[in-house]
Amino acid sequence: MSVITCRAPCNIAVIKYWGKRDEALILPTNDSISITIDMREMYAETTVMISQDFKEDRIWLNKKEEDIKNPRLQNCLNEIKKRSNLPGHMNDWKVRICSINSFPTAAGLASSAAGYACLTAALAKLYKVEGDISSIARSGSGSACRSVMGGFVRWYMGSDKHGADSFAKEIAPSSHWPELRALLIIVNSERKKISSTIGMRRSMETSEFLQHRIANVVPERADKMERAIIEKDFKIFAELTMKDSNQIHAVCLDTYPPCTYMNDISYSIADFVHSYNDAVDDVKVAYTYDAGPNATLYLMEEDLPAVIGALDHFFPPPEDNTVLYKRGLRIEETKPSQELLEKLKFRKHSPGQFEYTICSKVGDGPVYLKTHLLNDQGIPLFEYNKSS
Ligand code: 2P0
Repeated sequence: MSVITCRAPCNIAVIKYWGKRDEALILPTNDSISITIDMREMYAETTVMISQDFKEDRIWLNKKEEDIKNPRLQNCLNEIKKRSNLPGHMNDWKVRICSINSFPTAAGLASSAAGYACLTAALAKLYKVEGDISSIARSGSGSACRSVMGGFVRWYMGSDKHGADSFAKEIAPSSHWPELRALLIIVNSERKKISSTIGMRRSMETSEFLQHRIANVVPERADKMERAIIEKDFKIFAELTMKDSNQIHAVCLDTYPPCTYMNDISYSIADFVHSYNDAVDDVKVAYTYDAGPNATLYLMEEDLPAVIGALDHFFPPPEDNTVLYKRGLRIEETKPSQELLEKLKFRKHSPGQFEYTICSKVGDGPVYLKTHLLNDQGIPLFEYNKSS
């Protein structure tokens, strides 16, 4: 019997992945760049176990037994076994997989990224795979290839039609820009209506604007973003982040039928960010949105108290304290001055527009744990629902 447990982070892209040049191999139409989010609040955790005694492969995901035949899961398993360095007979042992997420699944919060990165990192250690594993994670979910490492990460689209040169690489470690903070605003933690996979397929089929983005915008923008990160130039970083988020959501609207992920509150948060930057006559905060309504704000540590103070003023927290509202790093917010409030020219919302917020920072890649989610018989240590 052999067992490994791994914990892996999610990542939030600042140059977005939207579009595949090969659906089956999950090869993207453009490079993307992301920031790995510290694992204190948000992570996936996965135990993988093989044993000669197991009669069948099984998987449990978030306390529910799921179908092991899921094609993307099989992609990962097959890629791992191709590169396995275990003695031959052990590759035929049946596998048990148990995975949990510490945050909402499929709500546009990079849960598939953390999940497949974690599965890949766990399997890679179990099967003694050597070398880069980002392309294996990519075969599970595109954005997962950016979560097998920490810090600032670039996923190269590559040009090989089999995907040999489509992998992720660290631009800089988390220690490079330790003052950078991510404030995640959970507007709605429910599952999104249109998955990213379907949304980007539809955009590839129908959006002319996406073709323009791929050919004329991202190549130059990705290089500029990499430079801004290396030079820690927040102003350029922030402007490119916001423009790139706006562009993929414009592509989503140009898609037919359109995919809408942002809602009124998402747009209102973006308006707030621009009002704030205007009021302080600088670029202090950036927003970005994935395939869902939740916002991620990037900003420097020193600006957090003032920005959270202003956010709390215009988007007051819920009046009942049934959920923990402010999660992650503890920040003492500062009340906005009358002068700032007047300059902001922004409408105050009724309380409780956000479900909760998570304050986090740039984090490191996957880590291995000594405690496992499965017992010696390869069965979860917690109660679970049977597969439907
Ligand atoms: C990103 N997203 O760069 C972009 C921005 C969503 C919006 O990567 O089909 O779940 O599994 O490769 O990885 C979400 O896409 O899609 C995503 P698949 P994935 O973070």
